[in-house]
Amino acid sequence: MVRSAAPGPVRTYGRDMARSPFSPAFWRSPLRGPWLTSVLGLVLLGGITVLFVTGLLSYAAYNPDLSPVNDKTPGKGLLGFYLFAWPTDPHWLYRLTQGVHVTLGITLIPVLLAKLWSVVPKLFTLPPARSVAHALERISLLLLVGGGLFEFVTGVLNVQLDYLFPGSFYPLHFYGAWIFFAAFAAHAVLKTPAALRNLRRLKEERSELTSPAPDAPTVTRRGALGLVGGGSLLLLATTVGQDFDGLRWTALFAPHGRRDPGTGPGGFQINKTAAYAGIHPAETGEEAWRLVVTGRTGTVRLSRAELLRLPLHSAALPIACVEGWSTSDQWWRGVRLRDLAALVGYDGDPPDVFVESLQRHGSFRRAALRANQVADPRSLLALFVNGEDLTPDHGHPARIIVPAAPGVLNTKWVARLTFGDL
Ligand SMILES: Nc1nc2c(c(=O)[nH]1)N[C@H]1C(S)=C(S)[C@@H](COP(=O)(O)O)O[C@H]1N2
Ligand SMILES: [Mo]
Repeated sequence: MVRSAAPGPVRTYGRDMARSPFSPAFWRSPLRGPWLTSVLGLVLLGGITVLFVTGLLSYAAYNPDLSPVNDKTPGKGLLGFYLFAWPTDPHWLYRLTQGVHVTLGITLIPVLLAKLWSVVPKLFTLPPARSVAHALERISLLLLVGGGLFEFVTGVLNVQLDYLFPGSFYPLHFYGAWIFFAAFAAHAVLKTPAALRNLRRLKEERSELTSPAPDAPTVTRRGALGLVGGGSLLLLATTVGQDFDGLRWTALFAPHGRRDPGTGPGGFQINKTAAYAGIHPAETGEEAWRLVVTGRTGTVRLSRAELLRLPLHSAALPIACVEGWSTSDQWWRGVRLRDLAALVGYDGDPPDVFVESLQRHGSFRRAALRANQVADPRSLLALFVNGEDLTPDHGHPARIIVPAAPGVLNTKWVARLTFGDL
């Protein structure tokens, strides 16, 4: 028998029993039952699948298999079996995938919490395990619930608390995703048929989720679902603005997205300011700054004036951050990366490049770009944005901008480019 206590009136339980969460009578909400759990579960089935896919794409977009500078996740060879060369088209690709990942993740929080609330009595089922199979099932549920909470919490903290786990966020969130999704997929296979059946039923059936001693309802099940949906819509409405000009002020939860970047050519979001990154004006001036380019034929040092005498090209490209915010297309102007590769001996197909910033500390001062990114004619060492010199906070005197790449690969305050074997 699945039920540890047959449903019945409250008086069949002693007062003390009903005070213990291990007694089914302790759980009084008349809302709990197969219908609510099934609706929430099916919403999560779709939503979490999208989160998993966009999350794996986000990881691939970092070129984690290119250089330990991009990512040091041990064992990713196994879990990263799917990694591929992230394309440069369409140029808004990462803006879309990461915008969906973060916005959908935040939107699903009320649904996740409601789903966990709807099944919480099962956490207290006694005896803890009736058989080996039951024990295994409960352990898998622990991975499911623990993994789900872990993924949502680390994701939100990373967005909100300014890279709380520098360097370790990717491995944590990435390992967590595989563990969580494995448990999630198993759970979905087991439960989806019953969930679909529950929704087709005209009348709610009793189940182990149903309170044997329900309080009088204060809201209908549909009303409760409406509250959860309303909470989700509210989060959606206060998050999605971080990806659209004109709506940015509505993005209450977007940490960098809301900081007013001012107006003018440099008037779009800034992640880390020059001051934060420890960039001194003395090292970026015409006298002091040189770009050091190394490749097959040796090393070339270029002042900004010399760079300006090379062929300059424009590209309209956004900044799209792992935190989920993005800008509309900005007009960048500068020297093509593939032209810089040609200066040091790569006339035909350019190789990968290792980019280093003037910045001395911090995770994002170095990045590796893949050959297909270097080859794209829109990939620039930008000197201008929107018709004027780069501002200090946007990377003056020179920064990388690559189509479809995550923000972290668009290194600011560039000092050195090394083409070839990384
Ligand atoms: N040197 C350096 N470059 C950097 C960063 C950094 O911290 N240091 N942050 C990166 C990140 S995470 C993003 S999203 C973009 C933001 O560019 P923006 O501030 O011009 O919008 O810059 C990237 N380039
Ligand atoms: Mo970023």
